[in-house]
Amino acid sequence: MILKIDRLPIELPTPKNPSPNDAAAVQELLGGKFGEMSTLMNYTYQSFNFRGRTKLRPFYDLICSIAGEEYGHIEVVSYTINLLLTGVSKRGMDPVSAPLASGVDARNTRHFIASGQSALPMDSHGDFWTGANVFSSGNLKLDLLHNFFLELGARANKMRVYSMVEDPCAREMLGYLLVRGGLHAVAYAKALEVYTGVEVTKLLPIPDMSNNAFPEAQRFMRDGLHRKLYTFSQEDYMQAGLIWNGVHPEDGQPLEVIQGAFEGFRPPDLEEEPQLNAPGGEDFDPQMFADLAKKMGINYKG
Ligand code: MN3
Repeated sequence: MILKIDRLPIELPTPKNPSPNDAAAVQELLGGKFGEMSTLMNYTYQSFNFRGRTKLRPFYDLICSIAGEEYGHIEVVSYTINLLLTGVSKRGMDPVSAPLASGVDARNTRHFIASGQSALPMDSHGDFWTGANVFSSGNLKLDLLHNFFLELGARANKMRVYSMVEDPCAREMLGYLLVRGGLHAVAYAKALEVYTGVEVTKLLPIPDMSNNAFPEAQRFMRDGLHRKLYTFSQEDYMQAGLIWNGVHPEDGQPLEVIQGAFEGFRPPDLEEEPQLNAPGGEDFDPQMFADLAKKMGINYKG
């Protein structure tokens, strides 16, 4: 089962220059072959499908912990896209003045036609994410090798999107995900080392550039986020520590397993876009909820 927390792992700054084309590029990191939808669903299915887990429980716990974190990654990439798309068309209720005209020349017109200027599970070309991106062979060594490769492909894509998009909102997200994805690559490398004795961490970093090249990533590493594995569970998955221990291969700092999730930050309250009727309900009277909330002792600010 999954327990949800209404928080994002990082605080996203409001974009300096909201841009639908920046948002379209960032979509690759959500719904591309190597995007967060893929990491989330690969590890989720591999965990459901894991056979013989009594003996191999530490590997199961590691995959489950990382799968839990990936949910927050699809959230943080989606919010980045949503913030980059906020305010990029003309606000108002008059369709005659063509308030969405700017969407015609945007690289992804679906952001304006099929969504409320918001994220969709698709890549940077507007192709929808597919379950064909999930690899769950049932062979642990093969699945771990795949996951190692998937994290490194994801890392390469993030580095290139960083080089394309300069907005601080996107770069904050990228710095964070380079560090966390980097940790996941090391985790799968270590899992392969424990399982096979082959020193897989010696291959890192792939692509051969340190996260230190990215100022936003440096900040998260100073907080130790490159060496702390979170279980994303109140009680379970602590056997991941039988794999995630020792020191980080890049800087020699101690590896830690932390029970639970990040404290995190409230997600941004996305502004309304009336020209898209998103969310609509202009005549909805919040007083109805306010009265009921008072009676029931529920916190509501309508
Ligand atoms: Mn991820």
